[in-house]
Amino acid sequence: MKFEKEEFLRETERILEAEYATDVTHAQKRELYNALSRAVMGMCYPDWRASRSDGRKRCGYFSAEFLMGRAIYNNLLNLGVLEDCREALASVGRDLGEFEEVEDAALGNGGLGRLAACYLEAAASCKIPLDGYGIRYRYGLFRQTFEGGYQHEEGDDWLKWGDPWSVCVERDSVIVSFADQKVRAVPYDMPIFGYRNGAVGTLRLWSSEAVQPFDFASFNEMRGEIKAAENFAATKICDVLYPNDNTMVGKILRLRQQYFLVSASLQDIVRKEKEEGRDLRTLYERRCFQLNDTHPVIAIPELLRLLRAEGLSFDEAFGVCTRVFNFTNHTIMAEALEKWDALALSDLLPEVYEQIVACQQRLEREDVDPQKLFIIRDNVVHMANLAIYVSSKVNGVAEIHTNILKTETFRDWYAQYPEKFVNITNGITPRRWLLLNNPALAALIDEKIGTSWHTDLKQLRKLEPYLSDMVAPFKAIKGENKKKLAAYIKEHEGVDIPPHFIFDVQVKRLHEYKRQLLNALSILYFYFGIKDGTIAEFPPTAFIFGAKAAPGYYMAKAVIKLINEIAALVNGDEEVAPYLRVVFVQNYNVSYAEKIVCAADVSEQISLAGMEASGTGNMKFMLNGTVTLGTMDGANVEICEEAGRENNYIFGATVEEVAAIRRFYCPSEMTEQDPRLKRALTALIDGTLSDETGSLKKLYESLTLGHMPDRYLVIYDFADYVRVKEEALRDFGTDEYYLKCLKNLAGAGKFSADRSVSEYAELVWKI
Ligand code: 26Q
Repeated sequence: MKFEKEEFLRETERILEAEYATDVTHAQKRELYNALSRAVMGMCYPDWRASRSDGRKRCGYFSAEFLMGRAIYNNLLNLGVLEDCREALASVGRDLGEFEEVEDAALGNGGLGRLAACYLEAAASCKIPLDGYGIRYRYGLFRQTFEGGYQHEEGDDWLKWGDPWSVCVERDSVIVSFADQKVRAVPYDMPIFGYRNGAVGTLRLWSSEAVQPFDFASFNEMRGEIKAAENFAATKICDVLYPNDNTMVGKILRLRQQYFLVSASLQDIVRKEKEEGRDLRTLYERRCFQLNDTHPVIAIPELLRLLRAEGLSFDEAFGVCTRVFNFTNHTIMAEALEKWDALALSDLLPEVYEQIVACQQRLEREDVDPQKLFIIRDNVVHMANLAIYVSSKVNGVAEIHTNILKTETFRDWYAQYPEKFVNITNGITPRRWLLLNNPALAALIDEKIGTSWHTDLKQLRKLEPYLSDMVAPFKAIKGENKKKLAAYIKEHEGVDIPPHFIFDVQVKRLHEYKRQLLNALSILYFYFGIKDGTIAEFPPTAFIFGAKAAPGYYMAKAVIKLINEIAALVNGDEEVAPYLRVVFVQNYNVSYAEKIVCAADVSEQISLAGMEASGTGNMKFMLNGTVTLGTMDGANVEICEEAGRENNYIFGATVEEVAAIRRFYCPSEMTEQDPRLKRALTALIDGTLSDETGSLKKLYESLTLGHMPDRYLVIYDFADYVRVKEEALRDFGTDEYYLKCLKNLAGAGKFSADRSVSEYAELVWKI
């Protein structure tokens, strides 16, 4: 794209005049934002058009979630015009920073949705033809505030400032039919700019509308109520993102969303194939599809249905499906593996259900043990099994995770079809997660090894000879980032965090398996230890949390309350003020993450081993030069391989140990033997912390009572956690500590999303 400051300003001015009858000096922020974004969009159309029709095989990334974050800065960065735009605006007295108020596009919950966003950007940057297909939720993930320490949820009106980075493509709309309802699916396309390479990918998000636009003639004939009801039911489908992460809710509306997404996408693709005069029997030569977890797996029977409607036999259609579909699993949590009631599914989508039955019958003909391999059993449809049976490749998202899939979760499937299973370790885009969020550190790296690492992250290894020289400037950069974060937290949360404190950070969705509770208990232990003098010389530390809890997840919400109560106790105590600070930031999202990740000293990745499929936050911290305090879980294992275990702080039961421990585990016995832990735990129930609703008591009971107390071994891992955590905090500040940080940075190359998408392209998509 050619960028000329004058032309860009002229175009922005023109749009401001035409659309808002104003000019650059008088425009409101959102007017300027829309005009500027549209001006940039206009300059990119030629590249976008060229990238779409290059005749190569393309992959469709089907995902219920795309957690894109704020588009404007990333787009300008990738187009190579971020600084030009900043200067152009400054020359007319405006500030690019004004757009920090634009809402994130939070059409995702957490890891899975953010991964999809990183992969789109990386694919464009690697010129891999990948298109995202998703849902244009009217409301994304809820906005979170705290009231009295409890989480409150508000609707996320992400379109409030407009959506200048999308274009509506009415002519590509299709009709999606359910047994009881027909709706129109209208696509909105968002360009995905490759990093300074002219490539532009597409994210196509479908919006649901009434089949016929609101019709005043029939309204006058008193059929208006019917129309209005139809309109209401149609818009309901993509009203809101389900706010669950790693847990399944069996709501029929969710199934409607899933079918809406895949049916619209596949109809669109099949129609284009036909328009181009292609034989659908060879679809796999031109297309493939990546199923992002089970949520879009209903695409398999839908494509079977569509192909059969085009005259293919079941066997022909099945053959095509086995060559176009691939499936990524993101979780081994039993409660997240999607299953649907067969009756409910066949009521809503009878023809689609027929295809699932046909798959089950085909599986039975293959002479496999029906106790072990099944798609439908006891009137339940197992979506992961359907995905594995039909897909060409099935992948886990980190080595340890793929091994667990092979040996446990999908053991019987692996025994039957070993060639299907591959590992592709997750990655993150270094553009958003270093160049954009930490420009000073990026500049320091450029100074040492040049800029080729922007698109070839393995080059970071070349930093190794310079690490000692980098300690001083790295410290200074981190110090500045910490100051900025402290100011932001002061403004938004009202909590003072002295920038010279250690910033110990745990940010991610709230889930019991991620064990924010373990972190919280350690803080209680530090607090009491400092108070009663058993801990002398505690290094001043701020414990920073950020996390949203699914609105229906009682225990997760109880942990938020607990940490907010601990924050009130600790921050209100003058005696510990020189040593301790606790803050739970509100509404943690992609934009908040960008500010936090570059300012952290310790990255807490403390899930129970075997539970976190990969984690990607861990990679973001590593790339910004942060040591991990973590368990041998998910990608932490590979982080240690790349950066050296001795440069991180590893503790806790290993995945091999967990099963054995659980067999004879008695948490109350362990608590009795550890007075420090006992003191911390007792604070949950002895009135130290206020517990208006009794939820802290319930938390306490989840660790101590019931048929499976302390499912996630918080008590078991407590002593080792505290030991290693104290070691990390003691080491902080020395040159050796900063060398460890920098060795993590130098070893982060493997975790580029460029490497991940290239592996998909080669091993899975065959592009
Ligand atoms: C399913 C059915 C009904 C409602 C909700 C869901 C649902 C929604 C979201 C189930 C699971 C999810 C999200 C899972 C997820 O984010 N998994 C994470 O994926 C990351 C990317 O691979 C990994 O790094 C994380 O370890 C994993 O937890």
